[in-house]
Amino acid sequence: MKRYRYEDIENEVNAAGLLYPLDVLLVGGTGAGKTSTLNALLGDTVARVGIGVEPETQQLSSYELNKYLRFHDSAGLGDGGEADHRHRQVLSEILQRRITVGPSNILSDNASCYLIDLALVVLDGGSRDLGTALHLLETVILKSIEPERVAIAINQADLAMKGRYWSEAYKTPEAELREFLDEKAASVQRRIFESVGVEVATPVYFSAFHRYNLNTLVDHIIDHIPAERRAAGQ
Ligand SMILES: Nc1nc2c(ncn2[C@@H]2O[C@H](COP(=O)(O)OP(=O)(O)OP(=O)(O)O)[C@@H](O)[C@H]2O)c(=O)[nH]1
Ligand SMILES: [Mg+2]
Repeated sequence: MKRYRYEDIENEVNAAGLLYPLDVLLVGGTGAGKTSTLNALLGDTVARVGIGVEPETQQLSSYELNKYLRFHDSAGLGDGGEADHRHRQVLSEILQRRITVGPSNILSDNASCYLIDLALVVLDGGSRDLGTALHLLETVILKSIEPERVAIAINQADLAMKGRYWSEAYKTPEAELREFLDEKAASVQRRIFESVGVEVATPVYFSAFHRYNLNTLVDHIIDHIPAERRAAGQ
């Protein structure tokens, strides 16, 4: 996926005068498939980039897809208890982490902005339970980042109907499953609005494992490229 719509991404980023690479944080329940999604997007070209120097901060795993897009893999939430509490704190900290734009940068104004440009929430399409993700959105993500910067994606599309109507031969959903997934996407959007009061773009669905609809996933990310940096003030 390294070169997919590369020029479009380049043009959008340059036209908006954004800092690049754009930084996308993957969040979601444990086992939703964040790491698998990254592996599917990056293929064999994983470039691991260590960032974050504060010793008290849990290190993020960061990977560049290309010059313009960088992904950050976070630990999943969902097991409850103390570890979850810690994960929430880490996610908040990441979403509020700042970078300072130095003089050598194209912007050269010493402005401070946030590291993460947008959050990609990965949901487990095989599960009916949205509770963890909704709670995470409400209590952590939307507390730190504007709703326009939150993209929702449903992974494991192949398992949405417990594996039924998934074509193993073609690695695509059959009509019944596609219809089910369209309805699921609409209902996720509705439920987010009902419980958090925020209108997000209709979620896309894909399968990291089967490399299904990865283009659509990247299209979704491109649709969320912000018009401005997340300025953090001085
Ligand atoms: N069938 C199917 N399995 C998938 C898909 N995506 C991920 N999986 C499987 O789901 C399991 C969990 O995937 P991970 O990528 O480790 O999930 P994660 O969100 O990174 O989980 P944490 O790191 O614990 O937060 C693995 O066994 C994957 O192989 C998919 O699209 N379809
Ligand atoms: Mg993972």
